[in-house]
Amino acid sequence: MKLPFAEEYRIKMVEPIRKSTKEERLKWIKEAKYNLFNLKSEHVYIDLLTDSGTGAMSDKQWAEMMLGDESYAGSSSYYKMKKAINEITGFEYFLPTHQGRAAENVLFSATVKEGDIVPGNSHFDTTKGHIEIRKAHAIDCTIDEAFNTSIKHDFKGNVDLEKLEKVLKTNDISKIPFIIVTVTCNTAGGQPVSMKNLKEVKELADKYGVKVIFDSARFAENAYFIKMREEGYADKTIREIVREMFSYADGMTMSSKKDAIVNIGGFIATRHKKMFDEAAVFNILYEGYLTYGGLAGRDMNALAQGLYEATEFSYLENRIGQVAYLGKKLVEYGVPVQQPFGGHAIFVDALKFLPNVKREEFPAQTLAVEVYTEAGVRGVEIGAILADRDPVTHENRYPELELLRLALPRRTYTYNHIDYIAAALKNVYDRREEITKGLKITHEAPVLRHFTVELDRV
Ligand code: P70
Repeated sequence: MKLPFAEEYRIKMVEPIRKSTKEERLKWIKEAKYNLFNLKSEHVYIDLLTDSGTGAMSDKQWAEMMLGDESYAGSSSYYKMKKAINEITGFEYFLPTHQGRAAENVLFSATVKEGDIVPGNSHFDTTKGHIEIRKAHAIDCTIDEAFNTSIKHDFKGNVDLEKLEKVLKTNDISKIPFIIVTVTCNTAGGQPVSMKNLKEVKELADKYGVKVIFDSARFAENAYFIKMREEGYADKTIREIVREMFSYADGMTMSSKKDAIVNIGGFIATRHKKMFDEAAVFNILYEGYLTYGGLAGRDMNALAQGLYEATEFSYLENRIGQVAYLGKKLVEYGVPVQQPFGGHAIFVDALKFLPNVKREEFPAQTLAVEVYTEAGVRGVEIGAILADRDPVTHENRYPELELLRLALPRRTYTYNHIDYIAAALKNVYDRREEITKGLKITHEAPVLRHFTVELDRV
């Protein structure tokens, strides 16, 4: 008999989580104003809100925590992180930051000005927020296939080179500080970008003299997909693939809460001394001195170790395999999900799932509330609430997709948990016809409204 797949780790420490009753959940979600961010985590049984900062660190990472050097300047932890980043990405210069959006804030403070244009594949919402708050524009040049959940395409995160060239050709090039490519592309559903596409983006950027930045939160997951799907990469190691990916970038922003498997942390890295020097000024202003940037020495140690672990094939095989297992179960149950499955999450197509809920009544948020009340499983809306209002017209923006994202924390839940999640979705799916009314907004913030929005049932 062929031995089945099994994890290359065992569990040394457990954290209790508690189930609740449907009556309790109905009360809690109402008190939370139908915003799942407002729920107390103890009222959630399985938390799929995000894979960010929620992973389980390894024994080696915890050991590294004990070895952290808490010196204000020049700590060994800083040099450990510098070495890991250099070995894995090839970038010489780096700045630690407290998380991904802090890296965006620092780098964009140095590079993005009012009226600028930042093209890329679908920008993550904090990235877009940091562009738009500077009165600059984020232009989405993702391939059209990304927005049709029924089309199969191996690299739905790819940049459409024609769309990109049009932006480069028709705008004043001095107004384009860089192109940003998000690997994997979270907003397109955790979809990877092919090596070929990364290379072509770089060639196009070079032709126009524009820099390329990777938003690299899930760079290792992207490398795994390249290895598994792209011709010529099957025999390369993840580290070799990662090195080649970053060879097509001038710099990167990183939320280390994802593919460095830490609870907090981020960084900027670049091959250009000038970019480093300009960003360094803002790092000191916003984050902290250059050798800690808002992190404790112990955080930097765990982060460095996490970068090595996340770029091991067996880790990624397990990680992405678990996400795919959930996806396959849902497909088996007839639940409409984005395919191919993303690296960090399964995205449920809420427009297909709840056809009776109007777009103005936020189908994906409505579905998130239903799944929570059904089973205590917390996902997150990736739809019109997240898309926010147009900064100029202040009209609601309706993205092409209304998705419920079920993001799996790294090394955290078991296959039994996955079966439970899938059953929860199936139960809601079986009574989908009865769900005809959605939600309305009663309060919202001027930017990044999804975190604090308040809603009520229609
Ligand atoms: C997520 C979190 C963060 C992120 C990202 C990419 C591609 C930058 C950042 C910012 C955010 C989130 C969303 C919903 C619920 C909870 C949290 N993504 N670039 O889960 O990094 O958070 O470290 O500032 O995905 O996708 P940071």
